Amino acid sequence: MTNFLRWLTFALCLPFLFGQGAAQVAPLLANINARQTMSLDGQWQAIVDPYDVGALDYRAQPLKNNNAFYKNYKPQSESELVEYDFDSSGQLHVPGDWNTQREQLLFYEGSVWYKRSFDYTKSPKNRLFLHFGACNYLAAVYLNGEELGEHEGGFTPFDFEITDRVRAHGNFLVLRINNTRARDQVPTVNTDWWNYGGITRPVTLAEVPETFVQDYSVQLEKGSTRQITGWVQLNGARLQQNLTIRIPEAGLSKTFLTNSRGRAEFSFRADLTLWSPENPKLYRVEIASETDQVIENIGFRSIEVRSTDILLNGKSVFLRGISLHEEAPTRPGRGWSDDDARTLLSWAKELGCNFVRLAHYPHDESMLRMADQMGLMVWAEVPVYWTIQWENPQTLHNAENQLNETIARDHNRAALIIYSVANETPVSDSRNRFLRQLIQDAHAADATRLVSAALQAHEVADGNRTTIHINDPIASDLDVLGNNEYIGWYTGRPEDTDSTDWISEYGKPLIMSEFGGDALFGYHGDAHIRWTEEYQENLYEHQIAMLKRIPFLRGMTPWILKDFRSPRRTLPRFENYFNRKGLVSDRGEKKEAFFVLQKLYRELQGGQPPKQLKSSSY
Ligand code: GCB
Repeated sequence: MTNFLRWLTFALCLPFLFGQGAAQVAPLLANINARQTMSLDGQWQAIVDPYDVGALDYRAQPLKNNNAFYKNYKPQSESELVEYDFDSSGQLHVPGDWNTQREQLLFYEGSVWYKRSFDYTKSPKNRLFLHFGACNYLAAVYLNGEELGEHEGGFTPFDFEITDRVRAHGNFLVLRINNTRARDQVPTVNTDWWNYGGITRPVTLAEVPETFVQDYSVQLEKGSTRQITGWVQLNGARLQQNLTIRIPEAGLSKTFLTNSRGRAEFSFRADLTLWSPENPKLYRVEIASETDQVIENIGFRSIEVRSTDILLNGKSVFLRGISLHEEAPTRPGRGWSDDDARTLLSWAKELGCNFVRLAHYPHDESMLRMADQMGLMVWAEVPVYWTIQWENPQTLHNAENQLNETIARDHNRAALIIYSVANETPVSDSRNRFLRQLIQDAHAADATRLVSAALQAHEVADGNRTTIHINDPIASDLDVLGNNEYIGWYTGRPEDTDSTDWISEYGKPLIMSEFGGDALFGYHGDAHIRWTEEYQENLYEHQIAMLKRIPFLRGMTPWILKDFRSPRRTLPRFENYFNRKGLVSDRGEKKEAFFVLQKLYRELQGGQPPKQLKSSSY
């Protein structure tokens, strides 16, 4: 079956699976781990279903009988034909990608059914939500043989309310996850990272009072370091309530009344120690309504752009960054845990970073929380990558949805300073319209943060020198310019950077969001031999010399912290299905170029800016 057909069969099933009676994805519960929770992580039963026989009959019509896998039906007698059985079909760990749990699933793209049972006794007055950190890519969810709904998008969280569906004993939860790539999806069929399928992030039950604090924003007002502005949204029957926001350490306690829609908006002065990479101060913030209370550690900082400067807490800052994928640091597969986040971000710290680019999709919530604690500013990104279907309204809707889900999850993280709406997308009218809509959405959903995109500038050769002109029309809509370039790897030689100059007509700060080259750890030789650590080291040295000459450069996130799996990388000796542009190998070994970048970042950290860059930048 072609990918398209597989996708079609999934889509065909939806009206049946999610027709009348299906619950909708609920608005996201902010700060899920601060609620009364029960984890559903662990071993789940799993059926690999490449032909979707669990959903469709042999005429490709939706299954309505007991052979539909979500029914988890058991034969009632020895003569009854039932052609599936979760309990004897093996297990997969949740959270986790299936690709690295079973050797034969490494390249698998298709459907896998997951099932687990649980008991849950809920307090009669409370409500219960089922929360998924992320499932890649399509998820269809069923509880006790009934459909709950579906979710599209592999990297963002979603919730279902199951208050009226949960039983005290013998619940069974079934998911059909399908990671087949399709042209109209976000991302589309073509990416340079592994298409890890599965329930890749934690699954949690969260119990809340009948009327509960759904979401809130407690942040410094744009441009201010002393004024907290925000809102709280209640959900339930008693929408009008007294609401108190307390920050005990700052001696603050403010009470408001929510309106008839359960919303309160507020603004008050606060004398706070500001969050920064040098001092990642987090305050305990208590949000209490008459019926519910949520506690969260929140940092306060301002982030702005003035001319070509980026200002953190009113002071010019240079973003000493590194790009990273969310792959586990020391084992194969997708990362997701606090430990994974800590290890990856510790390497960034060791490099001397104050900034990370979480490429190319929203990373797990633990990554953002760890960045908050460790003092690393964050560029977050949605998988609008390369050439997607710019003219397809469904694709736009999907991208907007993924962007909004990212913002909904992370909008209280001090670390998060930039939303990036796209990576290396080719200029056209339809693409410009698409991206302008996303930029507008990001600003509308969160006015306090900056919006960027990783663009691709084009070179103009002029005698002995080359000038690269940043002239993407979308740049006029962005707060910060991002640019990817591969001089010395995909184009020319590393030495070509010596005669390359950069210009921009936008008067905005630039982050060089990618540059780099591949090196196989432990492979040594002359600096002109591809794949050697010396080639990569030399490339970094020349790149850095060029970057120092760009007057409007305010940050960089070289590509990339760690080698990562990619199906595009087939060369046996050096790649073996890994992109080797990491400064650290897939086993955690540091390559020579790591130390080149570390030297630069230490120099910048030590307040000794290289001559060519303005000293105010540090
Ligand atoms: C890029 C992409 C990134 C790739 C990288 C490469 O421009 O943004 O996703 O992995 O180049 O290594 O080619």
